[in-house]
Amino acid sequence: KELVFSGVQPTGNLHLGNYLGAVRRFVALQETHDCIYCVVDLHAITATLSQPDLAAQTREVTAAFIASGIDPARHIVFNQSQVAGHAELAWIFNCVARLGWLNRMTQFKEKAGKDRENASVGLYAYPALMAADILLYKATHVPVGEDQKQHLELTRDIAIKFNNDFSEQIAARGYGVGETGYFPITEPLIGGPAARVMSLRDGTKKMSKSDPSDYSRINLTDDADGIAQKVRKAKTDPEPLPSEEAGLEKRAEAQNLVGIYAGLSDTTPAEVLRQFGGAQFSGFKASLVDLAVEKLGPIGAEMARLMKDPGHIDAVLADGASRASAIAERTIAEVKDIVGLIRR
Ligand code: AQP
Repeated sequence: KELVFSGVQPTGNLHLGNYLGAVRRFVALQETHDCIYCVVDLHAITATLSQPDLAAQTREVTAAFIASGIDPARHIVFNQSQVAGHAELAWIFNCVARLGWLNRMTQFKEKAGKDRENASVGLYAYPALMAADILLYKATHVPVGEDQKQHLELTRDIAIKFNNDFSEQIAARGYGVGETGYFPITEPLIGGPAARVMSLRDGTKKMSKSDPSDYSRINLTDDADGIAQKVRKAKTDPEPLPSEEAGLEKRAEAQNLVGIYAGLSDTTPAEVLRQFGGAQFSGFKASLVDLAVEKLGPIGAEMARLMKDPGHIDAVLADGASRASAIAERTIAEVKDIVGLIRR
C-alpha cells in the first residue's frame, strides 16, 4: 500500500518555497494516499540547538499545515520528538550509513560552511535521521523540494543496505515484503514549476528560512502589504518577459518569478508566458502580487487564528503522535528482532 511521509523543520520563517515545493503538494496527496506529515523538531536543532522559541515555531508549522488544508483527523500530523522511534531508528541507521556516503552530502557542506570543525555531529548525521523518519513508517512516497533529492537517494541506499545485510534474518522471521526486503525503496515526488523556488534577491540562491534578508522570501505570515513590497522589490532584469520558455534561459530572476506565478496558479511556465509574453516586469509583478495575496492571504489569516489557541494545536500533535507511535513501535520491534537486540 502506498504511504506518503514528509516533514518540515520548525526553524521559523516558513516561506513560499516551503509552501509550493512541499506543503501545497502534501495537501493534494491527501486525496489519493494515506499521509503522515511531521514537524521535524529533532532536525531543527541540528544547525542551532538553542532556538528562539522552538515550541512556538513547532506550533507555527502545524498551523501552516492545517491552514493550508491538511486534515489531521483523516491523516497523521505530529512533531517528531514525541515519537521515540525516530531517534532509535536513526541510531541504527547511523550504523548502516557509511562515512563516505555522508561526506558527499552537499547540504551539510553548505550549512556547515567554512567552519566545519564546529558543525554539530547532529548536522552531519541529519540524513540518517531523515531516512529513519521515512522508513519508520515504511513510506513509499516522499514529496519534497528539489533540495532534498540527495537526502532521499541516501534513504534509498540505507534501505537497500539494511535489506541486503539482514536478508537472512528478514526472511527467517517472515518480515520481508515481496522482493524488496524489509524496508521499501522510497520514491521521491519532486517536480512542478516550483520544485526549487529561488531567493527574490538573487535568482541563483534558493529561497531559504535562514537567509538574513527578509526581502529574499515571502513568508506565509506576511500580510498583503508585505507581500506587495517584497514582490515589487524583487530583483529582475531590464528586458520584458519572453513569449517562450527558452527565452528565460540565463535569466534566473525572471525564470523564478514566472515559476512562482505558475506554481501559485497551478499552470506551467509556458502558459504564464503565453499570457504575459512581451509584458514589462512592472505589470507582471502587479498581477503576481494579486495572485500571491489571493492564495496566501487566507492561509496567513487562518494560521494567525490557529496560533491564538496553542492548546488546540498541542492536542492535534499529541493525537497524531499517539497514532504515529502505534505504527512506529511495530517497526522498532521488528528491526530489533532483525538486528538481534533483545527487547521486552
Ligand atoms: N526554495 C525552496 N523551493 C522549493 N522547496 C523548498 N523547500 C525548502 N526550500 C525550498 C522544501 O520545503 C520542505 C521543508 O524544508 P525544511 O523545513 O526541511 O528546510 P530546508 O529544506 O532546509 O529549507 P529552508 O526553508 O531553506 O531552510 P534553511 O534555510 O534552514 O535551509 C522540504 O521539502 C524542502 O525541500
